[in-house]
Amino acid sequence: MMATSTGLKAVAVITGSNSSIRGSLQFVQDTNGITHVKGKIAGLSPGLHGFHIHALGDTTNGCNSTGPHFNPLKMDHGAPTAKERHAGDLGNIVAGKDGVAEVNLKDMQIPLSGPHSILGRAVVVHADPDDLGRGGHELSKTTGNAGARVGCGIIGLQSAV
Ligand SMILES: *[C@@H]1O[C@H](CO)[C@@H](O)[C@H](O)[C@H]1NC(C)=O
Ligand SMILES: [Cu+2]
Ligand SMILES: [Zn+2]
Repeated sequence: MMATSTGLKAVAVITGSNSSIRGSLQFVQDTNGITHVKGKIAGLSPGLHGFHIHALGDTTNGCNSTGPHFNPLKMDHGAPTAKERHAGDLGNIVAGKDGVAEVNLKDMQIPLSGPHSILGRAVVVHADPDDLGRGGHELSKTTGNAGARVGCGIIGLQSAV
């Protein structure tokens, strides 16, 4: 089925504790309820970085005050493709040798409207890879053991074109 845009768009401007971490991500929800996330984040170390929606849009203490992973269904942490996952679990993004991660993903559990909307929450990039709940670490089932929060941005409404 051809999905058209609902006209709902949002943007998150990513900043980090380290000032070289910068980026912007756009969120567009289609009429099937799927949100497309696209953009670039620069200034990362090469390799995998955990990438999530966290519950709060609060950056008074940097990315540390954005709360836990967005989890309205009270699930354990997991891979974006798993049945058992937080709504906010978007897996990993991959930075190249130049430190730039190109983000281009689609997800069913991060709508821009309704009771489980991600508007006003935060998108967070971590220092380390997300083990997708399978690492066997004590943090695997809550955070994917993805380490420090190196960048984040609040997801805010953007004007529809
Ligand atoms: C956030 O928490 C980490 C420890 O996980 C700490 O090293 C860092 O300084 C904190 N950042 C802020 C802005 O408080
Ligand atoms: Cu996270
Ligand atoms: Zn999670």
